[in-house]
Amino acid sequence: MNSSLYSINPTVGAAIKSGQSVLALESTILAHGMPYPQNIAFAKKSDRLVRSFGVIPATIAIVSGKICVGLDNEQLDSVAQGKNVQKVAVRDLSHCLSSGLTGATTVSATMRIAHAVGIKVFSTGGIGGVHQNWKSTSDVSQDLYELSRTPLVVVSSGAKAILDLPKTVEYLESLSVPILGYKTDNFPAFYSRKSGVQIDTRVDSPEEIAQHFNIHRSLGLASSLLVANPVPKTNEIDRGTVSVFIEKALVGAKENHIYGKKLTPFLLSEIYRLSNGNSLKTNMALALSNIKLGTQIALALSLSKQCSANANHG
Ligand code: PSU
Ligand code: MN
Repeated sequence: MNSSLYSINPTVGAAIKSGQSVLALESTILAHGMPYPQNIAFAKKSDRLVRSFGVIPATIAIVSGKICVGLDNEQLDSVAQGKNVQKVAVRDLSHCLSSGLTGATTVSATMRIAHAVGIKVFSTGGIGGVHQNWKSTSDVSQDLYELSRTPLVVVSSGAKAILDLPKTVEYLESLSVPILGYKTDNFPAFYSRKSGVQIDTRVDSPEEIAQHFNIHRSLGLASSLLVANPVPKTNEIDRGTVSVFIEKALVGAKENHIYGKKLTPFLLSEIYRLSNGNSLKTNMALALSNIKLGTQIALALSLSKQCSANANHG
């Protein structure tokens, strides 16, 4: 790791060093997935939730050409309300750093950075995946490739409903990424609890997930475990209602020639508008639920490490 590229928050750095549990969080969801100032309120709420379990939150972003792991208020402001904040996936990292720009990291870039600094668990809202018009555009998110080559536990509510979910699940299998349904055997569809796509592995506790990860790593496997945690029942928007918004948003994207990295933020903001803001409430609720589960997994992992260390010395 080239430490001159990084600015690691002292509390986060000390926690990683001492083996205390740390949870990575992404910043694209803040800068490009939620409006200001709700995004700041959400970030603060997430922070408090993680700390209330005795775990240290580490939001990852790039501020003026430095990789920041754990943001102070000023850094959070520059990402959440700054002008010209880049959307930074893995392939955009070197450009953002060498140009001294400020950028919000997507799932793929956040994963790469979290792993580089020694964090094991990362919670997000929904991963990117295979887009609905993939046949004509070849639009497949870098998130899927990163999940195949960087070993973390990634907690999400499945992939965003705007995607082709059956193809996304199929692609994850091709890339050897295990999907663990948390108390479900159906891949969640972000705003809704079920997509109708079956998944093979169901887990029912954070401890079970920690055990899975330990075995996965002892086998030397380099992929992540994707934990699929459905949105809480009370915040669910049913598939039928969401599909109408998605159809309209997709037509809007086509008419306005929106593609590439602008597509996901455009679709999310259209769904926000069409649902009269309801989608944002659901987005926040599912992200907080993933943060809570990620926190519990991070604790379970630290505990399992302590147990095996004690067993080895005993
Ligand atoms: N899920 C959300 N809001 C978001 C995203 C996901 O609820 O803003 C972001 C994530 O950062 C994800 C990115 O990595 O969208 C995927 O973008 P793309 O489809 O361009 O790969
Ligand atoms: Mn894309």
